[in-house]
Amino acid sequence: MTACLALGTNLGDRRFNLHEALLLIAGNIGSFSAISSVYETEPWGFASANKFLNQVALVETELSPMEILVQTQAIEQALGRTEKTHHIYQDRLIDIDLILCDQWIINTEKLQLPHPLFHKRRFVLEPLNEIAPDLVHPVLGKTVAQQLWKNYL
Ligand code: PH2
Ligand code: MG
Ligand code: MG
Repeated sequence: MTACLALGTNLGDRRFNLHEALLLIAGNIGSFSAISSVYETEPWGFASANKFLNQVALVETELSPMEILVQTQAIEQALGRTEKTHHIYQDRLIDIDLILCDQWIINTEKLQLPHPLFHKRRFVLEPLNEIAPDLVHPVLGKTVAQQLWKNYL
């Protein structure tokens, strides 16, 4: 299965945080088939003086979607992420979001696939468009390139 992971950081040594997260993903989830460039982005959905670095990767994995989620959360913890306050976006050392697992559609409290907001987020669409412009959204039936174009209008 191919999983799409989106990384974000706006605290501390942001390049280091991305690099460590990628190493831990390779060690605990699977091997990369593609990794985007690093994008510096303005905070989206909340006010902060700290800009983000965002990056997206495709990982070939034997794990199930829930097992991937357990691993990404463990990696966030290992890199020093503190408890999240629900419903409020906050500055963070590292955030790893599971965006897609092939064409899986999951709607549980713990895990929603595809990620419910990624098709609206330039900070995910732009890096993803660099490595997988033809990837299709399992619910909307639109490619990444089409969604990105919509977000420019
Ligand atoms: N993540 C959020 C909320 N806002 N903004 C940017 N630029 N990058 C992010 O990764 C990001 C965000 C929630 O996880
Ligand atoms: Mg996030
Ligand atoms: Mg997250």
